[in-house]
Amino acid sequence: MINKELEKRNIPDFFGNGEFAVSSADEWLEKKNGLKELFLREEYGFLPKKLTPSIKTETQGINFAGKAKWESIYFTFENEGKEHTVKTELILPANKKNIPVFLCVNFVPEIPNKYCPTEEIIDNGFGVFHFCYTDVSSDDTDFTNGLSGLFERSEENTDDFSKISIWSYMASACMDYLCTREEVDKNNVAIIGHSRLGKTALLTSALDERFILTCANESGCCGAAISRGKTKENESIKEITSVFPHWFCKNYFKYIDNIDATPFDQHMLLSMIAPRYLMVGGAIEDVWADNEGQLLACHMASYSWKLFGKHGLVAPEKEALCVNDAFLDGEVGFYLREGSHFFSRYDWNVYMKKFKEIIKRDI
Ligand code: GTR
Repeated sequence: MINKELEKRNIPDFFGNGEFAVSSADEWLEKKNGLKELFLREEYGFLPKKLTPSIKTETQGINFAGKAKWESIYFTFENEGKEHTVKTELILPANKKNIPVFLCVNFVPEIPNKYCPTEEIIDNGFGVFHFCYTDVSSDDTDFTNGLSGLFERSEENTDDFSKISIWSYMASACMDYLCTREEVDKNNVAIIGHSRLGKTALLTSALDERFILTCANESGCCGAAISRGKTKENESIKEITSVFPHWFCKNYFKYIDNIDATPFDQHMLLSMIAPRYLMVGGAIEDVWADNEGQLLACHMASYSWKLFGKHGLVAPEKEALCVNDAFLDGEVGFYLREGSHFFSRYDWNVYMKKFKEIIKRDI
């Protein structure tokens, strides 16, 4: 199946030829900054300058049947006389140290919620740090609100930040904060997101190497799926940019009718996560997200894991991708569950199991 997809999609050998040709881990590390820049300039837009937020903590006490310590953490960012505050929630298993944490970029502010089973996460020994993406900036073409509104952004500039890059900016600020908390195991922080927030998780981890594990749930088009060679049932670059133009910088629009001209494909975004861990989740009915394209990207991205002497994706060559396929043994994992587009308990359980394997100690 992987070989068939490779033939069908006709993706240039970017790692074999041209600017990003690499044949050793050292070369890879040398060229990686250039690759980051390429994605920011051509697809998501450059993140604004880094601000140091002031932090205010409000304790919500011991909660979740006495098992967890819950705090609301307020991040206030200031720039040129303007300020914006983002409320986040930190829930850590009570009386524990060295806690591995999921940073969950989510669709709603309250916890628990249908996408974030807080109590189950705590019961599995993890902490969860949670924020709602629209508290950072609205999910539309208005760049004057929230964190976006603190920065100059011009319609003339073709590589100014997008909404995906501003959500990602907040995720890295959360990581800065987690590094200040003594209960947190800083070497074991995962970033997790679903759909557009899976795209955000991937970009964040490609740029910010402090995340040991990245979980991109059904991130699809402009996330973990290859952009070239999609079927009519898969979301195309043309469709995504017409409904969600604010997710991308202006430069990206020049490729909508000529995807073959893109000087990269999405596997190269994934490749920047090497040699850390990456999990890509799909659902059989979520054809829109292009499951074959997601698996292919995992396979092609594995080139960079191999440069580090790792495996990347470990998957057999099969006739077709089937429901319940799960290739979870390598540093890059892919699975296809039953059902439709959703961030389900099933998905969380797969990610938590992998995280436990990575940590290699009892939590
Ligand atoms: C869809 C969008 C997808 C995906 C999804 C989501 O409408 O076309 O790319 O991101 O939204 O975020 O729920």
